[in-house]
Amino acid sequence: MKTEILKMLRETEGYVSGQELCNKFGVSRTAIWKVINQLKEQGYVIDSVQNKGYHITEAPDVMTEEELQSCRKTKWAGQEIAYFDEIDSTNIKAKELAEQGYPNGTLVVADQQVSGRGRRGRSWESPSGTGIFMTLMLKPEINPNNASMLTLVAALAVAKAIKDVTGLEAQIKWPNDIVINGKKICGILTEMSAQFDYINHIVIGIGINVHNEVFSDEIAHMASSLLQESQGKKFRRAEIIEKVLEYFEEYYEIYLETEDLTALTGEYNKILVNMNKQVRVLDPKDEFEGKAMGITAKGELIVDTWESRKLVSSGEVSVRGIYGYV
Ligand code: BT5
Repeated sequence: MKTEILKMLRETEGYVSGQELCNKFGVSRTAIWKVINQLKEQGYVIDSVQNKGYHITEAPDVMTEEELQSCRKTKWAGQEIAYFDEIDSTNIKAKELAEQGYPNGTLVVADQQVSGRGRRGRSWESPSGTGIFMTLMLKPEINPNNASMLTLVAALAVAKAIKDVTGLEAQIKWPNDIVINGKKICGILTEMSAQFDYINHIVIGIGINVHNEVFSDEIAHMASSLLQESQGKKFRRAEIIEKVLEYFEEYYEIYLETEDLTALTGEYNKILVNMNKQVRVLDPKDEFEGKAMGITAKGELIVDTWESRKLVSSGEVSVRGIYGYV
């Protein structure tokens, strides 16, 4: 009922009368009043005027299930949401929920991760009150060989969402980073559980630095946040999450039509930070340099070396600029 009331308050321009709420939910005025008070305690600013009702004027920067559900516009992405103030890693939780039978599109969100993870055993700095730590769980009927492209679908969705909400020029650093002004503000970690040609589940973990003012010494030179890149603006995390889900749903459905990125490469290459730049490909088996020319429909990075054109598959590979991180 709390989510529904919040949704009604949000969707109504003026005041929602107490009586209207009572009728809709079939409860007493006192019950409605209690929910309104709980919302106020959580930081929502709600104006109550006698004979008129309730009107919401401000929402806190929280990512609770009620907050996210009350502004969700998607069909299936985030239909189930599990929120935690603190967790080990949202990817670990999403895998657990997948095994417990939670449906395709379940979203796990946390305010803080105590063992946030990157690729190949690396860690992800996830202090409380700073960022978005979220994992979208999917149970798709696709060929497991095509699953790594989902990192690129998610990257496109995140970059577009950040641009929409903040106006900042978010770009993609192939395959799994989002950068603004050459600094990393988001990382994506996709993990899959599959048997032969059948996928049990895929979890797409997304970490976005939103309010961070500082980073550890190890990453301070290459990491940034939306706050830093916007000279101190505070964006609402729930709004960013909502937009990411909306874009993801749209791009994922396009991806599913062909099980590749045929219809998305144009849009992707437009915001690829590596485009036409010299890059160093850090493949554990084969390190080399060349000029990045965009991605293929399979999500590979096209790299022209002085002797040949190479197609680099994502997965475990990273690329660096010749002079630094980008
Ligand atoms: C990534 O790995 O960039 C994937 C990060 C995914 C994090 C999300 S948060 C929600 C979900 N739950 C998880 O446990 N993980 C996912 P990789 O490309 O391996 O980059 C990791 C490297 O990024 C580290 O070794 C650091 O150098 C750097 N790094 C760590 N924390 C960072 C931060 N907050 N911002 C920017 N860079 C960071």
